[in-house]
Amino acid sequence: MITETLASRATYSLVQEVRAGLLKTGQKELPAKCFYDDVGSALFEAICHLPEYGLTRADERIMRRYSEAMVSHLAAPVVVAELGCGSGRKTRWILEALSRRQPVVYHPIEISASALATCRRELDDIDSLRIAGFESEYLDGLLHVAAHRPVHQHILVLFLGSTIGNFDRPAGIRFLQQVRRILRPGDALLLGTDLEKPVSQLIAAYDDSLGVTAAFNLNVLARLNRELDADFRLDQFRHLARYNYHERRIEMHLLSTLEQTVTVPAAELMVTFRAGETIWTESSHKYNLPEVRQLAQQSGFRCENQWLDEEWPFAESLLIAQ
Ligand code: AVJ
Repeated sequence: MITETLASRATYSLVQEVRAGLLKTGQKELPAKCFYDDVGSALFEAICHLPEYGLTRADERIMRRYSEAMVSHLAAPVVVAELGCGSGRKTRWILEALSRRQPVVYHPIEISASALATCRRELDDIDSLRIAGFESEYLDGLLHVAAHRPVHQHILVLFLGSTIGNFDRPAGIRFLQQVRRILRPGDALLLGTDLEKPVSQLIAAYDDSLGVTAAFNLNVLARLNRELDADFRLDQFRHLARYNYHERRIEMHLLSTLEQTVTVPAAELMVTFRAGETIWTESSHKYNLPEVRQLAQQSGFRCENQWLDEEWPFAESLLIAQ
């Protein structure tokens, strides 16, 4: 009920990300976090409603159906920290289940101010819930939560929606290890992972017929035009989604349809593209259940339970810090 935003803590520097990514000598890149300005966050919300993109709805079904079971595994009292809250819709169910036991403090940690505001509006009506958001990167926010927790309190970290899929597999392990180092034994991590499924289904999910995902992808260039005064011609780049069988991930790229030079004044950059050259903007790794259990083990957790959606293969795994 009581909501507040704690001081915005060092979010990433767009200029630095753009310089590092576009000056790469081999494959040019822009990291996925650059998608989420206000327009990008709104487009991602729209993606979650597309018939082809079943991921978010599957996650929400699991959260709604099993939140009581999830809570029954957790020692009270807990403070909840969510890494990337998005709209907050799928988080409602576990917060309600927890707050039926006792008052709960919920810390959404988000780099997108607009997502943080949407999430607060979405969850504002839950009784005996205090929302205190962080506009920051995940580990910065989590460090702050951990440093201020009362001694007797456990932390429940929510990392839903298969956001971990943006990391390649070794970086995913390293990230979970960093999360683990901030936690204490007995603290919990609820980890959402999109599971392997037919490639045709995945391609449709990341290259939808309405072109919303294409707009989401191209928006990163529009954002650089808006914020860094760049001169990307959006009609000279094309959205590309392909499945990498070896890495078991969807890769999204922006393909330059002709040879061109682009300037990004605020980043003091001039970049040349060959015809057919791409900027790699996102990876979405797909997992299987034993692999998630192994991932848990490699990062200092044990896997307490896994819940699945039947309609769209997706898993929520409850990991307990060892
Ligand atoms: C928010 C990272 C889970 O990878 O499926 C959706 C983002 N990109 N459509 C995903 C996304 C294109 C999404 N994650």
